[in-house]
Amino acid sequence: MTLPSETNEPDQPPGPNKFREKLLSFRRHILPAESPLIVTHDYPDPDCLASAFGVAHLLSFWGVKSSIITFGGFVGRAENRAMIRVLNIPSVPFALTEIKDYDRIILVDSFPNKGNVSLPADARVNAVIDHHPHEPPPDATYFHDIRKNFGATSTIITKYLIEAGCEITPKLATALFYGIKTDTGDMMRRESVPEDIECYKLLFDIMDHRLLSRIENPDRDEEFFRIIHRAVEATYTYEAFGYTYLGNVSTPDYVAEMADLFHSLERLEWMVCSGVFKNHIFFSIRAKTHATAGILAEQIAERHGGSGGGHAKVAAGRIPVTADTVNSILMDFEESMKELFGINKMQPEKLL
Ligand SMILES: [Mn+2]
Repeated sequence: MTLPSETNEPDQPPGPNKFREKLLSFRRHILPAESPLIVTHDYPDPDCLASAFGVAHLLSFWGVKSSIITFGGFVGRAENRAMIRVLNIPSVPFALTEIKDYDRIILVDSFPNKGNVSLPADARVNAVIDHHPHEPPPDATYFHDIRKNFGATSTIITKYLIEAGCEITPKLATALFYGIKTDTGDMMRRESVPEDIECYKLLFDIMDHRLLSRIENPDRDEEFFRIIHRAVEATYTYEAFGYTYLGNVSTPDYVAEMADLFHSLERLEWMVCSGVFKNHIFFSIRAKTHATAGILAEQIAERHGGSGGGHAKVAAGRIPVTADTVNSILMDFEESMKELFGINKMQPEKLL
């Protein structure tokens, strides 16, 4: 079996013409359109928000001004809330949309039926633009541009905008730049291609740096500091592996955010963070040099009836629970995790 996150070679080297062909094909699949719906993954991150914002601009440039951006869940992370506010990215909660009211459905930074998109399984999708390692079925009739070696979907969208001759406004450039910046971990993560850097530089010259500063230094609520306190107390390390369970959280974004923060602990290669939000255990996996985070997230989630996946070094998943099953499933989840990471025989050390 080929492990998608471990292969870094593009299927075909995507040159400029490849973008031109893809853009024209995307246009053919979407136009004419009366009411397109642009769907991101649930609890959206900057890359999917910027990608959706970019697609809305592109459609508007093509004369379709009525597109709607939607996602399930909500935006939790303070930076992402600031991004939406400062850049005026409009969106409608998925729960308030009626799929039948839309004549085109476009997925960005996400893939149909992969567990983290609120789209019903039978929804007819017209286009998928993504960089997660998923393969469209051979008989897929929808447009797809999946570049799993790309650092960010925002890079693909930036290339489309340039290829289409659509103006990239300072606000849109700020969004796309921030999408690439966060998804590539400031270009620190292995999964980035020359196109990511090319777009990063290009957007840098157009964007509004003051707005980016407001996004990256947002006001935070008290809950954020309580979560850090709780995470510090709950963190265990097993040599180069770190784990923290946050308990119930007010937004699943905290799980990803604390995984990022605690992963910076100097001796750690791996960091896993988990927490319960509504009827799911959410978890995030981070790696510094290993490239199997996505595979492990998928394996752990599937063992417990959930869904998971992601990139080589950044991955996540969720497992359904009820009030009655949460404690036993959490224990089983932690056992699976220790087994898969080969730490089940080690003694944990408390951080505090
Ligand atoms: Mn992304």
